[in-house]
Amino acid sequence: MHAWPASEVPALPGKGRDLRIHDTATDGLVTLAPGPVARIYVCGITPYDATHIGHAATYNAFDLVQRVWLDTKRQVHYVQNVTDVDDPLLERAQRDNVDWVALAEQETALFREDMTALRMLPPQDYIGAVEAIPGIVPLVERLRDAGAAYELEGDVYFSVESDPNFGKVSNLDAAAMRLLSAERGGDPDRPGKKSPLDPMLWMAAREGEPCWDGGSLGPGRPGWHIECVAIALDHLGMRFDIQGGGSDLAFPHHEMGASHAQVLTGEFPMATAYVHAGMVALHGEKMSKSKGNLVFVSALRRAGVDPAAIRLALLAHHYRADWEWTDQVLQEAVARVDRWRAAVSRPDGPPAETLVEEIRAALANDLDAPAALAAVDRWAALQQERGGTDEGAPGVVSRAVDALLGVAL
Ligand code: 5CA
Ligand code: ZN
Repeated sequence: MHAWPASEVPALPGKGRDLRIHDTATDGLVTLAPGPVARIYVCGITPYDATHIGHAATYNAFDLVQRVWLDTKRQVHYVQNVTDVDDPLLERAQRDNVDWVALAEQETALFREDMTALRMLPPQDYIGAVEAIPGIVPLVERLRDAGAAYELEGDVYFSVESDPNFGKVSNLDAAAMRLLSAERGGDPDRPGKKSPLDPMLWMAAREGEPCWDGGSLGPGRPGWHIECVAIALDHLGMRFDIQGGGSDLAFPHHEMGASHAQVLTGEFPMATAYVHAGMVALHGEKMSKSKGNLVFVSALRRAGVDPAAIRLALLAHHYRADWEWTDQVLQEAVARVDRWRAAVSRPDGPPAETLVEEIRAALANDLDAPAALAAVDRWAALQQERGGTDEGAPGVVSRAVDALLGVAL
């Protein structure tokens, strides 16, 4: 699939710091030391509805990761998937009596527009589940041939018992895993499974549903976790730097992915750091397509809200925090854009070198965007109160805000 156009990232004087970030698997901060090309896989959308603020907040976190790495003068290899065939997509298409392919294409197109408007840097490889199927089938066959997968009424399941490291990404107890499995696409109560947690790798063709050639697996469609493993291993290989997503992906999705990869390659973990963003809520509950309590990025844009303000509203919250979207959050962001724009619109101002270093230090410290915003706020307040004589300082600030925070002033 094609991704979306990249906004330009201005080069800044000097060099950024290495990223220290929270890893869910070890529940601690790790300082990453990527090679000249940093490698990141971020789980993409299931395109059955428009991009909401929760999605945007999660992609904002990983956009910051890229910007920090680019500022260390590394290249970034960024891979993202689109779950363009899965139960929720097929169910929504059926409910609304629309073609599932058309629905997925339409929502993916809208996602691209939203990401472009928000200045999120695009992945180099943007891969749909459907186009990944030829690579998924042989992996499932290998898991089966290794004794790590078994058949149940034509469907193929992964056996979590085959992985000695199972559980080490999310570190949850058995009861919590069972509960989350039921909530997040698993089927712990299906009779005949070796373990209730075992996830599906390949679903045999169902009446009235799309299916693909599965070689020795028979016609069907892929399970969710193996989709991301196949795409990640194909494009990034093992031991890439970050696998990212919202905190609702830690279990089962990233846990199962690490398990599949462990059995396939004998290595653990698949990613050096498992990074998870907090959940954005609306009216006290997690924003979710299934609940329908959503604020869409596209709806805000249509209502004339400046995408820079939407982005600043996201940046005002630490990526690991759970937070609530309110009108006030947006109003504060709109006011902040106005203040910052006024401050950089003059030809000179207070010195900006320290500010650039403050933004760099804040982001390198587990992506502390709120601290970065506070630093820019201080500079803007100084500019408004006293001004300054440093020629070109406002230009440096606006380039730093663009390069490191993705906000065009
Ligand atoms: N296609 C799969 C990943 S392979 C998927 O989870 N798609 S999704 O459309 O449901 O979510 C896309 C991303 O947005 C995921 O990283 C998910 O964790 C994140 N996300 C979903 N809802 C929220 C929310 N309310 N707040 C923050 N992030 C969210
Ligand atoms: Zn995924």
